[in-house]
Amino acid sequence: DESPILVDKRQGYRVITLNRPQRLNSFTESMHHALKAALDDAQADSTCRALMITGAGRGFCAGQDLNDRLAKPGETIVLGGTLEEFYNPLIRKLRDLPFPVVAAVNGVAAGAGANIALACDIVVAAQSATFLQAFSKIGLVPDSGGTWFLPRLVGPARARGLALLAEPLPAQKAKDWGLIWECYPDDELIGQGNELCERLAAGPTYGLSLIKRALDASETNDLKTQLDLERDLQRSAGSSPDYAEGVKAFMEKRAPNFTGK
Ligand code: T3D
Repeated sequence: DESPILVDKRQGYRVITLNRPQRLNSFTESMHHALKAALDDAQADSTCRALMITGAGRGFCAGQDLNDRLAKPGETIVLGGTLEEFYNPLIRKLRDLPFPVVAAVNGVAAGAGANIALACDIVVAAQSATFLQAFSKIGLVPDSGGTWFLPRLVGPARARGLALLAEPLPAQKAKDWGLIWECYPDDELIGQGNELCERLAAGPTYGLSLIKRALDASETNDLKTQLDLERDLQRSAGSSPDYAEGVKAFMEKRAPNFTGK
């Protein structure tokens, strides 16, 4: 299939595959447009309660396609514009989607590709995958949230090493450092990703979306503000049908049947 983005609609969730394997799924404008459309479409579908993002072929994503980054004589390429138009809205969108997003990192995740994975709610990786802040190799600054995610996930010393040295971080070490959730043998990755999505899609989606909001806000809130926010979000969660079902199921010693509302 030639489409740069493939969408597989499953029961309760969707799998989005970045599909430019010959270029390690690096981003072109048309791939950005296709991904945005796929994410908008998933959000508009009330039966979609989780999402998996993975890559076709041997890579997850090598960030920006550098083929169109060699300026011709007399031409100026303004990179900030690409961030403003595509990458930044993409990162915000992944954080703001009202259901969990799983990145199933099947191979190398480099440049913006690494940080798009880190923007997802749960990152799982194949043992052979690597995470590479490739930017400094070509004179750029980690973008797509890299300078925000890295110190928060692995601490300032490791964040600086990763960003300044641009060495590939193998998946197992990424897990040991707390950069990602789990690392699986290569042939188990997609099965595990599907299992996670099935589990999340059967969860109390509205409550899960509030958890995403609370954790994002905690990155900048002080404790007092965060306690107030938890109170407010708990009020919302507490008036949801899924909360009522959760308590009822607990009392009846059975598995809850959440509707996502
Ligand atoms: O608007 C803006 O530009 C600002 C936004 C910036 C966001 C960014 O993401 S900047 C960072 C861009 N990405 C990179 O710098 C990574 C470049 N790629 C690599 O360093 C290596 O390819 C990898 C470490 C990811 C993988 O290495 P390896 O040895 O496994 O594979 P390879 O042979 O290098 O790549 C396979 C093919 O994919 C190859 O093509 P070929 O020779 O078989 O025809 C290679 O050129 C192509 N490819 C890989 N990454 C990119 C790419 N082609 C275009 N753009 C890429 N980013």
